[in-house]
Amino acid sequence: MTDEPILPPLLRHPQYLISAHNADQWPPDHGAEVAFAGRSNVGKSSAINAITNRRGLARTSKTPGRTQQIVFFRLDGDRRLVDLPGYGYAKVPESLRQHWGQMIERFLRTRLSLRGLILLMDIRHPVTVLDRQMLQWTESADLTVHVLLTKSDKLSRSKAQQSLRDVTIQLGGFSNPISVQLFSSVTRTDCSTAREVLVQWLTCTERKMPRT
Ligand SMILES: Nc1nc2c(ncn2[C@@H]2O[C@H](COP(=O)(O)OP(=O)(O)O)[C@@H](O)[C@H]2O)c(=O)[nH]1
Ligand SMILES: [Mg+2]
Repeated sequence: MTDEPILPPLLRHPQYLISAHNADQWPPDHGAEVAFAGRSNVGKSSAINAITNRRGLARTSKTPGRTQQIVFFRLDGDRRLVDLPGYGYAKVPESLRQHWGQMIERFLRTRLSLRGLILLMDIRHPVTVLDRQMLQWTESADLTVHVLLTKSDKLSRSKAQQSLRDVTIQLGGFSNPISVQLFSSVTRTDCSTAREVLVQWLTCTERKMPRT
């Protein structure tokens, strides 16, 4: 379903905050954050722009591997969206890939303001090995996940629905809460559902941290 951009007030005034290469550049860990993750070129930046209805907020690119930093956007005083570096881009040197793996894992495990992860998967190639690795990190961090099966405009309605059912079953084995929806930044399919999830998470007062 394509919807009119009726934006919840919380999503109306997003502002670019900082691109962090190292953890000491992360904004103070207060308030509430939701992070976006997924393979390089899956459409994370496009999704952030569609969800906030801001064309140029997050930089999109036809060239994979462009966002190599953790990018923070402020929504209001203490609430933020976070664009994590895309994974799975073959041309990134091994050392940088390891740096990013460690950085993302640390972010997911230790960030107190993190309320949940929006994980994007290309509906035509969902649940890759690296997506599973990501989901295992969220499982051990006891983090809630909402999956956007994006680029759903590339499939027929019935194929997209079939993929939604398949992926929901495939992700059923994880112990942390995982929900799945169809998404398209081009047709804005179910953008309103993604917005509702964001607002609900960002309104939660605290994160339940794993005991280990
Ligand atoms: N057809 C289609 N293309 C998309 C969609 N989302 C992103 N793209 C395209 O995919 C490419 C990568 O998008 P980008 O948002 O930069 O991906 P990121 O690397 O994950 O941030 C760009 O060429 C986008 O125009 C979508 O929902 N449908
Ligand atoms: Mg990007």
